[in-house]
Amino acid sequence: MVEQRDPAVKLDRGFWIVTAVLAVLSICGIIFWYAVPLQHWLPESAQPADQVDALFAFMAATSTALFVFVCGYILYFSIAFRARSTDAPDAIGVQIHDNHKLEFWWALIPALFVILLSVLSVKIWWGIQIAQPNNGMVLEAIGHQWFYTFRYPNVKGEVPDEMHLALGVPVTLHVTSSDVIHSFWVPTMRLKADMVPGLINTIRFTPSAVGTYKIICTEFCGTQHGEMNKQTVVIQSKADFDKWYQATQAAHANMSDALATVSTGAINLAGGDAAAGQQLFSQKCSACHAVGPFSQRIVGPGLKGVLDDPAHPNLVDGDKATPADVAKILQNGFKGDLGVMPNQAQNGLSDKDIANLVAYLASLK
Ligand code: HEC
Ligand SMILES: [Cu+2]
Repeated sequence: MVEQRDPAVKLDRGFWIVTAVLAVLSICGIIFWYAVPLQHWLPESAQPADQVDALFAFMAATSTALFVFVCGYILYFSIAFRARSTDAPDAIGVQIHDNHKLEFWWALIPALFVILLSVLSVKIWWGIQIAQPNNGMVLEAIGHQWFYTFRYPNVKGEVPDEMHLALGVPVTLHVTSSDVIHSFWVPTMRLKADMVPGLINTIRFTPSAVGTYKIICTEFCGTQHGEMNKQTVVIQSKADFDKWYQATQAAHANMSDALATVSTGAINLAGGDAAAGQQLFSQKCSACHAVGPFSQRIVGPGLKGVLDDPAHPNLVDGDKATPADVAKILQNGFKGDLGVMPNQAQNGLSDKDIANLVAYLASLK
């Protein structure tokens, strides 16, 4: 058995030149991540966002340096220690075992690094999940197929479409779902929480910039999942928010507080606006209903001519197709052979919305 040469001898000038080049490349990579203004591409709209961005920059910079060294050395060594035509056909490379010094450092340095990353991450996570802000506002966001609704203290029922927040007022947000798993993601806040039926997840943040920001569902939740990027968070000055809050309180004064209850009594259909109904339809109904013949099903049947179809004189609940009966289905929902038609609260409809929708459906001959 031949004595192996000390492998260190192989670390010649070429190795040190390559090391110097990789060090320069790594430093360029690190500078790149600290010079890129992340907020320029994706603005920050809530308080933990700056900490999340700082953590991201740190992770990106250190991984870039690591990546450059790992890939650089792989390339360099595979060239420097390649088999040469002068080598014996059965020659093998230098065999290295049990270099305790090397093993010690390559275990210790990554371990310390991972611990450092954990400490930095847990610090931010603590603020988002656990720390209790003073003088905060407590809200709820509920995922539905395929939209979000929001509940505010002392506002009856659910608020559709937009989640209004006041600049600088800390928010404790409880999120959940009424049907399947959705996700509540506001990229500009750098925050995301799963909306799971039967479970309440809580996140905490402080709105930090006035503006309108997208909410996106990132959990595949059914055929219209892609539609769940239309709603927004609206961050307003405290004064504007208070105005909106009072107006919403007044507008919801007659709604019910319970999640899935419906307004009682017949809905007044006079003055329904077909144009407003058409807009609502594209937001709230077109996921399940085509504007086509009864047989053209998406989830529910096609609704063209629902009030005037000789081939289909009765509604799915067996009642005659009259505006009042269509309104009743919109109000109470209906569960039949075709599936489940959500009720008024689940669809996030006011009585006026129902009048507008019925006017629109009546206009589809
Ligand atoms: C989650 C899917 C879904 C959504 C959203 C939905 N519907 Fe339905 N709808 C259904 C289903 C399913 C039925 C049929 C129920 C059955 O008969 O089993 C139905 C039935 C109906 C009917 C009765 C049709 C008939 O011919 O008898 C009307 C009218 C109707 N929906 C209107 C609407 C309107 C207006 C909206 C928007 C506010 C809406 N639906 C939203 C699923 C949905
Ligand atoms: Cu969803």
